[in-house]
Amino acid sequence: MLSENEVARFWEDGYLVIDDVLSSAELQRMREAADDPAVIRGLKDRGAEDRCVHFLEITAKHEAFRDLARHAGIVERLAKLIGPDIQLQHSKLATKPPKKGAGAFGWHQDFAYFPHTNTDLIAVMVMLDDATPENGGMYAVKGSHKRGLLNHIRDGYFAGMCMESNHWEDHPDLVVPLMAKAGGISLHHAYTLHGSPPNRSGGPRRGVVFQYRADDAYQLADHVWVDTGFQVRGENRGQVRCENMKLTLPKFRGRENEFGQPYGNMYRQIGEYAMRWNKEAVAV
Ligand SMILES: O=C(O)CCC(=O)C(=O)O
Repeated sequence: MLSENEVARFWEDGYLVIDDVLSSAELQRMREAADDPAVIRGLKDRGAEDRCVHFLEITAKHEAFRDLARHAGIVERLAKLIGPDIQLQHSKLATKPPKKGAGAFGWHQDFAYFPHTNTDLIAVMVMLDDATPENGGMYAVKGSHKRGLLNHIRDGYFAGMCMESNHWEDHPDLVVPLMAKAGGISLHHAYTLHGSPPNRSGGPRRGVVFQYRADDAYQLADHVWVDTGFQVRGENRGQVRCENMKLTLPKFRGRENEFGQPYGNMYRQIGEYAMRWNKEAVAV
């Protein structure tokens, strides 16, 4: 499903954009799921009418999104990049409301939020609306995944964005759009610097984001969500692969776990629902 050329481009550039991954019937099903009253209520409760909302654990909110996480057009492509055994790390519906000017994201590397023992993590955004520069589509810094983990710490705490602006300000020629059409996907490596401008279009921008990890990447910080560890392809082999790297764990201000540690609850690795779903042997 990914040509050798696409595989090489991904490892060279740190991203890919692929249109027409979903059929029109599948796209319609995802749009209906996004319009499901329970999903709309969840978004509303989180203030999505006025601001950008990342509605996490979205695979647990509607079965269509759980099916999408295991869509062959996604996981078969990923298998060419991070191997046959793949888990979900988190899922979300990423909305930017029609209200003009809502929802900018600063430049960041996903790995800074949830470091693992190796870097075989890839985010996939499945567009429910065409991503455009006007509606807050994502941009990436080409090749930035080769720069290792950059500093995301301010005043001793995790800042949620990269503190080294020279990586994009000095290289505007490397800033590239990751704009897929509705039904298409973008993929980016967990070290790829990316961000997005506010939505100025007057229309919605909805995308489903899945963060995937190789089965042998063991989480070192941040949350275990209910769908973390959902085996979307292959098997859980109980093996951990460690890359030689020194990491600063993200210290979340005011978000200590039950042991008073500010690094999340990752010691469990597998979320409550994923545990159940994996037992149902739903993996491909
Ligand atoms: O929703 C967006 O435009 C940005 C999403 C993003 O950067 C992320 O999920 O890491």
